[in-house]
Amino acid sequence: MQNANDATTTFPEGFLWGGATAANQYEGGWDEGGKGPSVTDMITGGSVSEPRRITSTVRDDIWYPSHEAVDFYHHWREDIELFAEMGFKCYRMSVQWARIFPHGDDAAPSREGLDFYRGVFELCRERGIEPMVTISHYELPYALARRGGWANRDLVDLFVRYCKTLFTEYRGLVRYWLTFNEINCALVEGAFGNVMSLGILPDGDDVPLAVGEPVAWDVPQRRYEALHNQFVASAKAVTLAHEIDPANKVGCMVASAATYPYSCDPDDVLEAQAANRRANWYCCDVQVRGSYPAWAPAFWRGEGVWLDVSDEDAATLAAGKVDFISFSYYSSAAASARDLEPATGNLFGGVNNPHLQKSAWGWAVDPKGLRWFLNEAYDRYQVPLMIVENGLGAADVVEDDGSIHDDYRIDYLRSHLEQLRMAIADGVDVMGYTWWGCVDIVSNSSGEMRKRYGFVYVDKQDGGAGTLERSRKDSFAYYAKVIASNGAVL
Ligand code: BGP
Repeated sequence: MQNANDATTTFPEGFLWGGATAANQYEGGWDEGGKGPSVTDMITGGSVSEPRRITSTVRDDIWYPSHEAVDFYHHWREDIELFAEMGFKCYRMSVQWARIFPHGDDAAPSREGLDFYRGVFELCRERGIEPMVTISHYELPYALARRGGWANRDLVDLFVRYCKTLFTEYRGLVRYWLTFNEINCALVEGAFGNVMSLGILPDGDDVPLAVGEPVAWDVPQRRYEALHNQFVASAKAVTLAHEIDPANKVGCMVASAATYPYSCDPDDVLEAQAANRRANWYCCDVQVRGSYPAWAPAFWRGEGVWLDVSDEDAATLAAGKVDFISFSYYSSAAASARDLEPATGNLFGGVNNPHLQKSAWGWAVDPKGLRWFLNEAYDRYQVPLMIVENGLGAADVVEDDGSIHDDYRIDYLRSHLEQLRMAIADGVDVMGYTWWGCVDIVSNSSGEMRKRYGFVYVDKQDGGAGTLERSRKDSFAYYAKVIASNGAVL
């Protein structure tokens, strides 16, 4: 029954095939062109066993991966030509607030910053590539973090002003916008959710940012209020985008965490329902339906928090519903009421799923979970869906002749596209698919270069060495073939 689908179903006409990156992991030029520092510029490299750390000043003796990253700032023409060579129809990227408003609240935007992105968008358009722009992707201006990050309500108006600048400046050049990357990561306990998602800084210097580990300075009430501020800011941005250009389409963006019950024990089933609500539906409900779900008060009580949503905020949320849902998909999760072996690599926790293989970084690989998530989300919201991140982080080997045989990446891509095609056959309205890290960039969670996702290899190593030279991996030709056939050849 579950496999009752038509394997000959093709991808829709105009499907947005492409790749995705984020400025804080890709752009570099951290202090060039008048740019101010962002939160990520204060975060060190790390590894799977050594968490990244945040420092309160930039120190000379430390490698900060975002400072040069892989230098899109000076390689953008070359990289966009490579994307065009693969046949991209869409390029999802992010702009840095601190490149446009160096301190977040400057009297006027930086012309140099605006012109940099204008060049990028114009070249994309010339090559037939539709830009999709994330407005905030883990890169709050550091000066605003020093003022409390998103816990400070002033950020709502500052963000709206930043958005107004973008929507006005790039009217007609950019039509697809995402407000906050993985907005639900504000719910991830510990340093990661606070610092990366909300720009809430720890007390002290040189503080580790371990994913999912509780920290004493994490105040859940503050995190939920800060997330509420982001919801309000996002809703205002959606309304404004539509006013400035009715052709604008604005999406929310969540880190999907498709969560299965570990067993058919009703307690496991309820546990999975609660986990899916928390990780996936809480944010989508607010941003797609325009209001908190009926179960929000019970949920808040369980989390030990309480939100008093004013009538004005409720009206703002109701008016600023997004046009589509975008999400990242890497892995699925399992939930159990019993105390079982914890999962590795899952932002939202859960237990280990013995049916799945893991990547070298411990992330469970589950192509079928993508089909499950697409169907669940579409049943629930009936708005178009876009997969804006999916990919495999792996340590590639460069052969003596410079070639890179990344069959594991091709297998991962193919198996996920097969499930995506099945979801489309199931009737889900999917706008497009952008592979995460289409060119090698810095890993967000571990801060490494070694964890590579790209179809394009970049000679840049942990610690900062490398020529920054670009080269094509085997997966480059594979993806080009997929796109050329509009997914008929997988
Ligand atoms: C998502 C982020 C990205 C990205 C990706 C892969 O959570 O939106 O910024 O980095 O995950 O994760 P990582 O880089 O940690 O392998």
